[in-house]
Amino acid sequence: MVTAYVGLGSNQGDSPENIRQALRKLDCNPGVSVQEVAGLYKTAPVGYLEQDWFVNTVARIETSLSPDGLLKLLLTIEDELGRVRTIRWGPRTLDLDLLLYAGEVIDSPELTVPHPRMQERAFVMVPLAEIAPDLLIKGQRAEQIAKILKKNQEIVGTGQKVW
Ligand code: A4P
Ligand code: MG
Repeated sequence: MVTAYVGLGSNQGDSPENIRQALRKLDCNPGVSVQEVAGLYKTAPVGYLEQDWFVNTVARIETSLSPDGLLKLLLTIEDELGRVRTIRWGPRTLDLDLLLYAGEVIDSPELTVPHPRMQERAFVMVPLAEIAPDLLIKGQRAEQIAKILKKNQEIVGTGQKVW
C-alpha cells in the first residue's frame, strides 16, 4: 500500500453530491481506501473563466493500485458520474486529478505526477494543506504555498464535509 493524493472538482449539477459519490466509488474499489478528505471549498474558475465557480477538495488515499491503474479508475469514475469532455479547463460534473503518488515522479504520455500545475493553484493547495500541512512540494511546505496562493486567488472555505 502507498499513499496518494487525489484532487476533486465540480462546477455542474449538485457539486457536493458529485464529490461525495466519487469518494464513495473510490473507497468501494478493493485497491483503494480513502483516509482523509479536506472540507469543501468554493473557488473561482482558473484557466477558462466564463464558467461557474467550482467546488473543490483533496483526498488522501491508501492504494495497492499502480499509478496507471489508479488513473484508469479515476477516469472511469469521471465517466460514470456523467462527465462530458468539451472545453479544456471548461465546466465539468466531476474532475479527478492524481496529484501525488508515493513521492514518485512519472512522466508518460497519459500521466504526469506530481500534477504539473498543482503548486500554482489555490483550489488544490489550500485543501491539500488542510490535510497535509507539512507535505513538501518541491522542497516547500504545502501550508506555506497555500498561504501565498490564497492572497491572489479567490477561494472560500465552506466548512462542509462530505466524508
Ligand atoms: N493526465 C496526465 N496527468 C494526469 C494526472 N496527474 N491526473 C491526463 C489526471 N489526469 C492526468 O485530462 C486529460 C488527460 O490528462 C487525462 O486523460 C489523463 O490521461 P482531463 O481531465 O480530461 O482534462 P482537463 O481536466 O480538462 O485538463 P487538465 O489539463 O487536466 O486540466 P486540469 O489541470 O485538471 O484543470 N478551476 C477551479 N477553480 N477548480 C478546478 O477544479 N479545474 C480545471 C481543470 C481548470 N480550472 C479549475 C478547475
Ligand atoms: Mg483534469
